[in-house]
Amino acid sequence: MSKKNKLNLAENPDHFTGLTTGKPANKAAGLKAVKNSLKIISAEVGLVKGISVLNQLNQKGGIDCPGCAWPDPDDERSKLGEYCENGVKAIAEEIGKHALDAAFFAEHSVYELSQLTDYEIGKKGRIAQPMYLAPSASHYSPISWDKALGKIADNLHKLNSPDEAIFYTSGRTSNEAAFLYQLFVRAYGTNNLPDCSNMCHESSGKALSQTLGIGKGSVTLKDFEKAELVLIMGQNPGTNHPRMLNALQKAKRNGAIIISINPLKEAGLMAYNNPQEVGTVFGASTSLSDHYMQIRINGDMALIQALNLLLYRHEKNNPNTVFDHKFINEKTEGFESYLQHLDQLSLDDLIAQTGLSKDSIETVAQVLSNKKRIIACWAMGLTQHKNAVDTIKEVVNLLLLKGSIGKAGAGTCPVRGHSNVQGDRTMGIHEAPSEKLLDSIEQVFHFKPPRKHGFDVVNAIKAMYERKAKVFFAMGGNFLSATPDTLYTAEALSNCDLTVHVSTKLNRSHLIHGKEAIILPCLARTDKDIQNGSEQFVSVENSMGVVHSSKGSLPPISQDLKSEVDIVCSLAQQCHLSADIPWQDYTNNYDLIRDKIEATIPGFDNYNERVRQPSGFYLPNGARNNNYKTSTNKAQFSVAKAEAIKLEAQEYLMMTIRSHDQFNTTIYGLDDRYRGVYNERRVIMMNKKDMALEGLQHLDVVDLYNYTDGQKRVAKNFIVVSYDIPSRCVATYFPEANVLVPISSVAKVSNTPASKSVIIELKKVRG
Ligand SMILES: Nc1nc2c(c(=O)[nH]1)N[C@H]1C(S)=C(S)[C@@H](COP(=O)(O)OP(=O)(O)OC[C@H]3O[C@@H](n4cnc5c(=O)[nH]c(N)nc54)[C@H](O)[C@@H]3O)O[C@H]1N2
Ligand SMILES: Nc1nc2c(c(=O)[nH]1)N[C@H]1C(S)=C(S)[C@@H](COP(=O)(O)OP(=O)(O)OC[C@H]3O[C@@H](n4cnc5c(=O)[nH]c(N)nc54)[C@H](O)[C@@H]3O)O[C@H]1N2
Ligand SMILES: [Mo]
Repeated sequence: MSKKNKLNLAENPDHFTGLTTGKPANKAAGLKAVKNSLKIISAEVGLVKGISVLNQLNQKGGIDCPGCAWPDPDDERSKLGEYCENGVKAIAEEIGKHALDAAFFAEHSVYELSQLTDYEIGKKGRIAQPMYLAPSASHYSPISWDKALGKIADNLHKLNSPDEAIFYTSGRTSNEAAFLYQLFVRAYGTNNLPDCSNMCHESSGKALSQTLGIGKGSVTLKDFEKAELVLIMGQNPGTNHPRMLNALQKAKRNGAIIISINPLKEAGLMAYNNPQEVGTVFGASTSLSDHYMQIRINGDMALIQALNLLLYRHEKNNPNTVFDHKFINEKTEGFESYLQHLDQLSLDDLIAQTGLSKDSIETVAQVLSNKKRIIACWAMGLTQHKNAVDTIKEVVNLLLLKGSIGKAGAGTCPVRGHSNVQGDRTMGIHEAPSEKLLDSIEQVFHFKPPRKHGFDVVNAIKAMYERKAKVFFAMGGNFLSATPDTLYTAEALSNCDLTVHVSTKLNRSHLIHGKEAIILPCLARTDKDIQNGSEQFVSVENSMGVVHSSKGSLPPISQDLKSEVDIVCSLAQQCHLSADIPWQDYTNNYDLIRDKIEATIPGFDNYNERVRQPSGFYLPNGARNNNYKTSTNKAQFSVAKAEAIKLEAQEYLMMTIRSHDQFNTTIYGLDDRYRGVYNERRVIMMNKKDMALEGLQHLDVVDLYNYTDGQKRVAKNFIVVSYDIPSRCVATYFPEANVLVPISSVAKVSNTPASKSVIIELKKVRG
C-alpha cells in the first residue's frame, strides 16, 4: 500500500469537473446574487422554510449568521433581509435535509468516503448520531453518547501528561461553549488550545496588541459613514464579507475615497449593486475603488513604507499639513526613530518590490496627504505571509502619522473570518493565555490552571507528528483540510491514539484519523436548543466587538444531537476532574455560564441583562477611545525593513485563496462567479506573459511543486487559467493547494502558515 493510501488521502484526481471560463465581473451583488440565493435555498430546503429562516438572520434577537463575522447595524436593520448570497449558502448547507445516520456509515467505508473531494464529502450532509471508528475498522459504527464520552475520558486519563492532548477550536463556537471548553481543558491541565485564529488573524492580533494595546480592530460600522478614506488591503469582501459592501457604499455616498490594494481586480472592490435597492431609484451600481493598486503578492509592506516615506516628504515640504503632530506628541512613542528609519530608505527599492508604477504610488500618497480620517481594512492577503506582523505594524505607522485612530471615522479594521472567532479568543481560547486570565480563572473557580503555554496550530501538528501528543479533540472545524502541508498533517493525525470531532457536517478530518476516532454530532446555529425543558440562546462577538445573542429556531435534524455546551459539560463530568465545577447546572441554564463569564472576563458587566438588549453591547476598546494599553500607555511606531521574497527564474509566488462558492473547507459549489471561473476548482490563475514564457496555453494542465526544506510537495493536475494577475504571481484555491504549503513556512511572531506566499514551480502535463 502506498503511503498516501495508508493515510486515506486520495491521489490528486485527474478527472476534472468541466471547467468553463468567462470574463471576470466588474461589479458585485445585484439581481444575480438575489436570484442565486433563492435558487440555493429552494434546492436545499424549499422556498418557504428557507425564507422563514432567512428572515430571522442577523435580526435583533434572531439567528447570527454562521458565515462571516461582519457586524450588523446597531440601529435599523433591513426588513428585506440582513444577509447576503453567501450567508444564504451557509444556511442552506447547515439546514440541508440529508441526515447521516448509522445506515449511511454502514454503507460507506472510511476509505471510500476519503476518496471523494471536499465538495462531495460536504454534500453528504449533517451527522445525525455519535459514531465510533474502532482500531483497524473499515467503517464507523454507532455508539451511545455515554460510551463515546467514556472512551474519550479514558484516553485522556491514560496520557502521561495532560499536555499530550490537544483541543482545537474553529470559530463558530458560541461564547458560552467556548468559555466552558477552555475551562474544562484548563481544569484537565493543559493550555493546548490551538484555534483557527492561529491560521487567520493571529498576525493582526500580535501586531495590534504590540502597537495599540488591543488585539482587535478599533472601528465600528458608524465610522464608515464618517471616513474620508478607506484602505482595503488583501481582502475580497464581495465574496467573503458581502455585507461590508453596504458600509463601503455608505462611505462612498458620504464622499469617502476608497483605495484597494490587491493582486487581483476583485469585482466586489470595483463596484456594488446593492440588492436591497434593486428596482428603486438607487438601483444603479455604486463604483467603489477610486484607486486600484494591483500589487505583487507580498509587496504590501514595501508599498505602505513607500507611502509613509512620501508622506514624510510632503510634510517636510509643507510643515504641519500632513502629519498630526498633536496626536503624535501626546499619544505615541517612537516617532523620531521611525523618521530616521524612513530617511535611510530608498524609494525606488521599495517601489520595485511592489510591481506598481511610481506614478500610481505618488498619486495615492498625494490623496493620503490631505485626509485626516482614514480607516485601514485588511484580511488574509496581509496576515498569511512571513512578514505579516511587520506589514500590519507598517499599516499602524501610517495611521499614527495621520492621527487616524481613536477618533470618529478612522482606525483599524482587521476583518475577521468565522462568525465568532473573535469571541472565542475573548473567552480564553488561546494557547498563550495572559496571566491575568489565568489569575481570574483561579479566583472564580478555585483551581490552579496550568501556566505553561500550549501548542498553537502549527506546533500542535508537529507535536502529533513527533508523537508528543496523542489525543486530538476538535470543537468544530476541519483541521486536516484547513491546515498546511496536508500529507505531513495527515501523518500527524494518523499518529494519534484517538481523534475526536464535535461536528455538524461530515468532513475530511473525520476520515484521516487516529487509531480510534469518534464523531460527536452537535446542534448548529439555526437549531433550537432546549435544555432541561427550557429554550436556550447563545451569544457571539462580531468583528467590531459587539456581543449579542443568537437563538436557533429549527427542529434539529435528529434527536441524537447535543449542544456544544452540553457536550463539554458531559465530557467534563465523565472525566471526574478534581476541580469542583457544577457542570450540570451550566447545561441546564446558560444564564449561569454567562454569570461566570461576567465574573471572569472584563467587559461583561450585567452580561445577562445586556445580551438581551436588541442590539447587544460593545466591549470596551482602548484604541477606539484613544487610550492605548501598551506597556507605556502610548501607541508605538515600529521600525522594520521591507524585504522582497526572492524567486529563482523557474519559481512563482502562489497565494491560496477562496472562491465565491465556499466557506473555508466547506465547498458550496464549483463556481467562482465573479472571477469568471466555472465548474472547476483545480485551477491555477496565471499571467499571460508568464504563460508564454513557460510555453503554456489557457486550459493546459500542469503539476505544481514546492521544494522547501528539501522536501518535494506535489499537487497534480491543475488547469491553467489565463488571468489578470501580476507577473510571477499565481493563485490557486484553498484547500486543494494546501498540500504545497510547507509546515515550516510561517509568519514571524504569529506562527501563522504563510499560505499566501508559497513558492512553487510548475510542470506541464498536457495541453
Ligand atoms: N463566503 C465566504 N465568506 C467567508 C469565508 C469563506 O471561505 N467564504 N471565510 C471566512 C474566513 S475564516 C476568513 S479569514 C475571511 C477571509 O476573507 P479574505 O481575506 O477576503 O479571503 P481570501 O480568499 O483568503 O482572500 C484574500 C484576498 O487577498 C488577496 N491577496 C492575496 N495575497 C495578497 C497580498 O500579498 N497582498 C494583497 N494586498 N492582497 C493579497 C487575494 O487576491 C484576495 O482578494 O472570510 C470569511 N468569510
Ligand atoms: N491554504 C490556506 N489555508 C487556510 C486558509 C487560506 O486562506 N489558505 N485560511 C485559514 C483560515 S483564515 C481559517 S479560519 C481556517 C479555517 O479552518 P476551520 O475553522 O478548521 O475550517 P472550516 O472549514 O471553517 O470548518 C468547517 C467544519 O466545521 C464544522 N462546523 C460547522 N459549523 C459548526 C458548528 O456550529 N459547531 C461545530 N462543532 N462544528 C461546526 C463542520 O463539520 C464543517 O465541516 O483555514 C485556514 N486555512
Ligand atoms: Mo479565517
